[in-house]
Amino acid sequence: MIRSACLGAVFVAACAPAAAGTLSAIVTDAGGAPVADAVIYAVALGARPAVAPRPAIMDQVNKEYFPLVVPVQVGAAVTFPNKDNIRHQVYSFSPAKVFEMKLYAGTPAKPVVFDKPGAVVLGCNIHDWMVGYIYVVDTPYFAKTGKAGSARLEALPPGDYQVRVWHPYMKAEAALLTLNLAEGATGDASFRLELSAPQKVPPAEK
Ligand SMILES: [Cu+2]
Repeated sequence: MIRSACLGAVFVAACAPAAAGTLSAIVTDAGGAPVADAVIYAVALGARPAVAPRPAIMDQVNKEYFPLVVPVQVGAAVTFPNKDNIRHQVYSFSPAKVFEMKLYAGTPAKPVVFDKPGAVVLGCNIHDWMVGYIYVVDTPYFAKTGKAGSARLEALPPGDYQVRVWHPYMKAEAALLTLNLAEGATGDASFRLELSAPQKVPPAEK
């Protein structure tokens, strides 16, 4: 049940009558160790408030994508600044976004808009080991775990959510959980993931 008094409000922040809730999530691996770079996202099962996607940045630093994972909402524009003094060439063959940027230095004027949900694996034609991930979710409510394996989703209107997790190295889809978030409440979610080793290991000499 959605109990929000202001369904259809354009921005959640403007939705004053229903106090926003919070979701605290923890992700661990099969051995119980905290997992960083996991994307936690909550999809509203009832009416979805329209929240404009925020732009994001995926850097290229020291011939690596940084950070490893950038989660964005569907429709978000992502800029790919090159902080190195050599040129990079960003591409993806992932079904969620197939694109290729010309070899470039500095910050490209035009961002890339990610218009479909799913995992987008980034490569660089010049540096084979460079791998980064844009994870596109069809909800404004998402966060990424830090070193402690925890993430916090803020400003959730009360209601029912399906909470999911994604990680670039996970072996299988993790169980999702359904959460009912009361007005102003803090929900908890914990996920345990089976992870495989990173697919590409940067060479010692770059
Ligand atoms: Cu490169």
